[in-house]
Amino acid sequence: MCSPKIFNPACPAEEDSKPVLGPAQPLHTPTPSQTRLDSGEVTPGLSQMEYALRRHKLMALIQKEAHGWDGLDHTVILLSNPTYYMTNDIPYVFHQDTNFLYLCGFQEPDSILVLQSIPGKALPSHKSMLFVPRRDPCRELWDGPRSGTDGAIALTGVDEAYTIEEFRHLVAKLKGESNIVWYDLTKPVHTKLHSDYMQPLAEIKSQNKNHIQGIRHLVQNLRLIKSPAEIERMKIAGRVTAEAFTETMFASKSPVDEAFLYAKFEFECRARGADILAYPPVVAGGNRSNTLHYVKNNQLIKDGELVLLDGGCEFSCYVSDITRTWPVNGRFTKPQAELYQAVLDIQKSCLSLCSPGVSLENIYSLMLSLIGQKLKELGVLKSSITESHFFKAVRKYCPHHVGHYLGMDVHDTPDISRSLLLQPGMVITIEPGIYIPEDDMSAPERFRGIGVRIEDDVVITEDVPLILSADCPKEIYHIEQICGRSS
Ligand SMILES: [Mn+2]
Repeated sequence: MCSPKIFNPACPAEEDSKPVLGPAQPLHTPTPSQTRLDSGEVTPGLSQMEYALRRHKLMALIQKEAHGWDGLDHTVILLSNPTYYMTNDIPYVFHQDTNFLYLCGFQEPDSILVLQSIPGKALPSHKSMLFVPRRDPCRELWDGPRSGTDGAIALTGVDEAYTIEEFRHLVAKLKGESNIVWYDLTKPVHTKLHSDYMQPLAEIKSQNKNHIQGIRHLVQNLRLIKSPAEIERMKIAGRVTAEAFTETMFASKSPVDEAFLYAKFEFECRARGADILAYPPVVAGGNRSNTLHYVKNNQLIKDGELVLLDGGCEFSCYVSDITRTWPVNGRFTKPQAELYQAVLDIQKSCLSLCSPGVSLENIYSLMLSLIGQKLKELGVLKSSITESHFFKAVRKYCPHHVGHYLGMDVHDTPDISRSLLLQPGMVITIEPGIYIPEDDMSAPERFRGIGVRIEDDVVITEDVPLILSADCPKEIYHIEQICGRSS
């Protein structure tokens, strides 16, 4: 038997060995009843056609960018993620690089996607190729089935597939001056594939200035606008997460461990078919809610305290990102309710602005003004505060932005400016908060140690925005009803 790590010559890889356990990808899904692939699907709910259209659109963007480089060949190269290890030989759950995944849906590590212009044919015509780990019964015994080259074509619908070892032959052909390579030299996704193949190629091509071009910004431009099929996936992620929140609120009797609520939330997401949590959630009781990235989630939440839970799940490659704040004993105190209602009012005002033609920066400006106004009403800020001090003071009580783009990643398309005007098909979060640390002696004592954030996921449409997290309770009476419900 092979060890999980050491290459064993007694167990050589066989190129065209028969599948040991069947095709890889459909078996990766945790709850077959909910996430089984239908025919023609690459990932649940997304067809080969959808993926082919994305590749076509990318090549059309390249055609625009490549204006003036007539007669040259274009090759797009995207690396998959490697497997990361938590400790000796023991892998983390594999998670695919989202740009790679967006363009081919292939869920295996150590792979490369190549899109290449066809000599004599104008872009966006192209040939798509995957370079994938070869079938290897020895490795598959440990890691599970691989698709191999035939499986990769059958699953994803790319034109051709080769083993990863064959990639060097392609690299050799790309050294010539007639080839423009579209590849991200910064932040390589897979350090080994980068240093083995792409770094040496880049060194040769760097002598010829324009011959390596970044690709990430073009992929992000496509990912920014979600297709109807993507919106459907995100609706499911939002609904599942909203249900998980409701169950977690219901289960939070005081005193309660943050770890218990964390586990309950994850359980309720995954029991509904989520693949994984989208990020380590924040489950922060009492004053810990004022630590924005509190993820230890290991303290006891006392009777009378609020808990802030910022969590989301990934459901068939798309994520949710929701925050709710509620009293673990089921009853808001008066100061908690006042601060909570202030944030809720601000959040609703921000949601009403989520329309085409407005930017996240515009909504952020409104949020800061509204927070300042509410803080004056609550007596946290002096009504006499000068304009020059106003925004600085407001940012002290809400140090983060109003939201971000959402999609396959929780902070999706991070290089896209928040000043861009919203368009139908964009998905964003709206998440105002007010945080008053317990040691803030300038704030009224009754508010100290309270932090509140309310976050929803929003699809921009031509009409009123679609709130993906609408099922998640946020009115005070509704939260109290759920938390107070006897089991
Ligand atoms: Mn968020």
